[in-house]
Amino acid sequence: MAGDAGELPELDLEKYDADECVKIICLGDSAVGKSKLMERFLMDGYRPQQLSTYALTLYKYTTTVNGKTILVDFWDTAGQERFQSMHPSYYHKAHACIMVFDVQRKITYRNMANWYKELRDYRPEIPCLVVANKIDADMKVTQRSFNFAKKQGLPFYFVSAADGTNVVKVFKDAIHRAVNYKQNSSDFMDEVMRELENFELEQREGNSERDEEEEEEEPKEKPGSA
Ligand SMILES: Nc1nc2c(ncn2[C@@H]2O[C@H](COP(=O)(O)OP(=O)(O)O)[C@@H](O)[C@H]2O)c(=O)[nH]1
Ligand SMILES: [Mg+2]
Repeated sequence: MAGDAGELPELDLEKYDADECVKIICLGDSAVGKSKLMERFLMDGYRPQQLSTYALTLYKYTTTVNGKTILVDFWDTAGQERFQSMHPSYYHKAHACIMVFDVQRKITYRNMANWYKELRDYRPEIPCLVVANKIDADMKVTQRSFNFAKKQGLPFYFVSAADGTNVVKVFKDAIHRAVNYKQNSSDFMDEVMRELENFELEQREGNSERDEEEEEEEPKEKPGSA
């Protein structure tokens, strides 16, 4: 526990230097190749960080998008997907999602609908990319149509973590979409609004406590008087 906490200040320092930080998560059944894909993309530059408290691995990656330094936190599960559901903190403040299935196992494709539903419960708006992995095992699958992505209006990729087909493309697209989402989403305003609401609530509670002590005051403005 104490060890995990000790790692965090270093992460924060890096964030301080970046123009923008985005969080990208990976979803899908066990053994579809999520970890392999991340490792394939990050190959030499990655430093996996096992955060046992959160049961996940964090891969940090720095890149440039439109001249800005972008720090990417790739989140990978540490096996929690076996329970067909992830902890809410996994989704918290994610800016994009890469959803993976295994072209060799139909069930992993069928389960995409469940993963997608859970994703949308927590993150209704973030970009989501659908990835059909392991095409090296049988290239013929690329002739087949997998309609889930099209139905949901999501970008779709045939990839192979084993031979590297399309891996860089998927991750680059995910980063661009994540940065775009972060810069254009209403997340920030939502946060400001929530802060304001809390502030007003506290003020009101403070006032009503005082009202109990003092004589009741005339309301300053009657509703609809403006
Ligand atoms: N043939 C093939 N096997 C793969 C590919 N990607 C992953 N695997 C294998 O699938 C298994 C599960 O991969 P892993 O990345 O641990 O899956 P995760 O549970 O989704 O993280 C491992 O044995 C990998 O070697 C791929 O593109 N092609
Ligand atoms: Mg894994």
